[in-house]
Amino acid sequence: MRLQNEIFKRSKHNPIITFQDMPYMCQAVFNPGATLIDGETLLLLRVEDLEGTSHLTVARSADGETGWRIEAEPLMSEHQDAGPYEEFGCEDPRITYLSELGEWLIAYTAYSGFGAGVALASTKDFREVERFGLVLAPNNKDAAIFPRKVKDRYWMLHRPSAGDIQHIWLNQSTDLVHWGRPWCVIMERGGPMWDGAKVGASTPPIETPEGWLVLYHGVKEFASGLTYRVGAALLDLEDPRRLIAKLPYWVLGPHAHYEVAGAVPNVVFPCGHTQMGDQLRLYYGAADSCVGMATGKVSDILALLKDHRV
Ligand code: BMA
Repeated sequence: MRLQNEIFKRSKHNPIITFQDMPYMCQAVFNPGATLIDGETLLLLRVEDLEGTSHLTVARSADGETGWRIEAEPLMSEHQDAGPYEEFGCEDPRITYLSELGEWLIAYTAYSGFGAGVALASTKDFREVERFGLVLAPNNKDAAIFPRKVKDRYWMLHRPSAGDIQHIWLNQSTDLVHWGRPWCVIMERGGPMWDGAKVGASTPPIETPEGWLVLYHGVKEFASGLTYRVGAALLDLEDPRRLIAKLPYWVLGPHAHYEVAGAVPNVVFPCGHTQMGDQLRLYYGAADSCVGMATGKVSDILALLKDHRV
């Protein structure tokens, strides 16, 4: 299915993973991070257990759509290496391959009675992880690391909450542990806008000749509740603090039955993508219940963004 106003086309296999596909009991599987490894697609699934907390479990598929092989044990669940800050679990992983390190970085939400904070971990193989612990204190989430250094520094998108104000910010780091120099790049727009109530990064930024393509979620508050959709913006390649372009409308929103009904209705929430040339695959949580995939072309999004320079 592809809607007229949307650039992404849903997989005919959607939802590609549901809780019934899991090798153990759980209540929901959603919001996966994604990467390519050994010629396969790897998803890091957020799995909500029967008590209500989340952990992260690896799934692999040769074609990225079908035949998922899902690990019987989580890769990451609450761990003391992160102090008491994961007591309520690990959520919404964004995976970035850093070729200069030969490692993947996993930015995820560490959730506890302290609130939701940004935690990082690294892995060489998705069999073992090294935890960095919290790198940004609560309340902060939706963190995603850029795939290479810019100006000799690592960069990370994140979304602090200042009361009701929830914009997307950038931080910089020289060692991946200490992050500073906050700079706001994409703002919630307020009022009745599709991204009026809050915004937050979706998948890690994608390098294009025109700039860093940032896909992000925008939230609108209806009388019936919140609706989560996906928008697109471009940041300057050499100075990601500079917003170059932003679409005023969304490129993917909840319409399919598994997106409008579920634990949290009207949610599409991508945390991961894979890219093969111009072809982009978005892996997203649908209604906080299952996993969907949608494909789009980077060049099509860039063409739209050309008309919306800021
Ligand atoms: C956000 C996050 C996501 C979730 C979304 C919709 O705030 O908590 O994990 O998918 O809300 O419920």
